[in-house]
Amino acid sequence: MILNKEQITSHNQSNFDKHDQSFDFLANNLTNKGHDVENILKKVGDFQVAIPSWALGAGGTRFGRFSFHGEPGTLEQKIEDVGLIHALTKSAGAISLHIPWDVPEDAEKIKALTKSLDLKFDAMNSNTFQDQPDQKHSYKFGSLCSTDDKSREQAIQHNIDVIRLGEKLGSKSLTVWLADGSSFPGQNNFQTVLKNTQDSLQQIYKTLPEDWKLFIEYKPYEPNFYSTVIQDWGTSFMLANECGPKAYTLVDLGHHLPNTNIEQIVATLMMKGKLGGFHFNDSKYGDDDLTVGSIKPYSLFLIFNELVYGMENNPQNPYPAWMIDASHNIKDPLEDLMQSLEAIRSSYAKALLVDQKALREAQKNHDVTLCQEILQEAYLTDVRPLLERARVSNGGALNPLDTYRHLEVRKKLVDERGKHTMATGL
Ligand SMILES: [Mn+2]
Repeated sequence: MILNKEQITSHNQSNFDKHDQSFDFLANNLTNKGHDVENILKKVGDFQVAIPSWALGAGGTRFGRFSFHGEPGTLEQKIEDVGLIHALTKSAGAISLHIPWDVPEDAEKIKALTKSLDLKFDAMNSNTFQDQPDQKHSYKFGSLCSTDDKSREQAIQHNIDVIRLGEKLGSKSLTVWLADGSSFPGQNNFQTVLKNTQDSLQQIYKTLPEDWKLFIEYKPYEPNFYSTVIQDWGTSFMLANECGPKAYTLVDLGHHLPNTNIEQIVATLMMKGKLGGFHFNDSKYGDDDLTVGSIKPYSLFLIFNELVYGMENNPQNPYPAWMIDASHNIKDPLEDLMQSLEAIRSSYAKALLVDQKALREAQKNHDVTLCQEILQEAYLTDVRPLLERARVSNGGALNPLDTYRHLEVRKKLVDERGKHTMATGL
């Protein structure tokens, strides 16, 4: 299913009066405070976030999976779903593939489809955290860290194969997330598995094309519950440094122990020029993969405040790769992704409103009260009219969720694909 621009713009018409009023009110206020509204609109409108190919079906938990009707049954349909989200929001201009769940049969055909929907290929994701039916050696006791040479070599080769596939599609980066670790004390020798992981990553790194990046993700626990080999940003940062200048740390919001100061991690990595990628989601307790901004929107704003500061002040850090990494087992996945995109752009827009000059001055004067006021002044601004204007200027929907429901997209997807299709993934 493909949405045409006319369907979207004609639904926009009915809501323009209300939008114009609220936008003018906000734009006047911001201009009076010294903000360059046109510049903010441009930045917000340009901000694109990749959708992972595994987020388009209903996610499951270890207790089960409730299918969502009209799920994409093929890679083509997954790309079409991202195309739908992008047509409505104009903020999801890329797809991130998971291999082997989404190996294209015909790379050229897939590339053409993606291009026709105005999408790019973001980072490729390798998978050595589960065994595939045709696989020779098991990852049960680890992959890149394995003390079994055959499993380790197989995992290295898989990552190299993913890079080669990504080259065909026009991707420019590989994300490695490892489930490697141990569930019981004594199961692994910490130094041996770390050394093996470092050697394996270096071998993969050596095969990276010149213009590619390697992103190394970390996570403190799960699926292993005693130790994870790449447990925190420090370990990832160290491994990236051991690999070389094209290797970076990737921060996934859900991959931290409760109450970790993620914004400080962002600031540290950007100062060192090593924040390569970012995975958005939200959580209450652990790696819950909930809708972005649904639980801790102020934390997300504080993280964006550091990202904006880093993007403006750290030329040593490349522009990060943005991706949503969430999994939703009860909502319509497309609606959920649109809510996440809105939360991301909203936090970004609010962070752009932080008066950096006044904040520096207040910090210099040790005016702690004023520092807090400056941040909250930006955070408490209702930026929705800005997001609407940025979207409409790029040909998207004034209100993506409302338009999606008005055009009965899910019903049409069910009519087209049936009730029982199931997206590949977990
Ligand atoms: Mn992730």
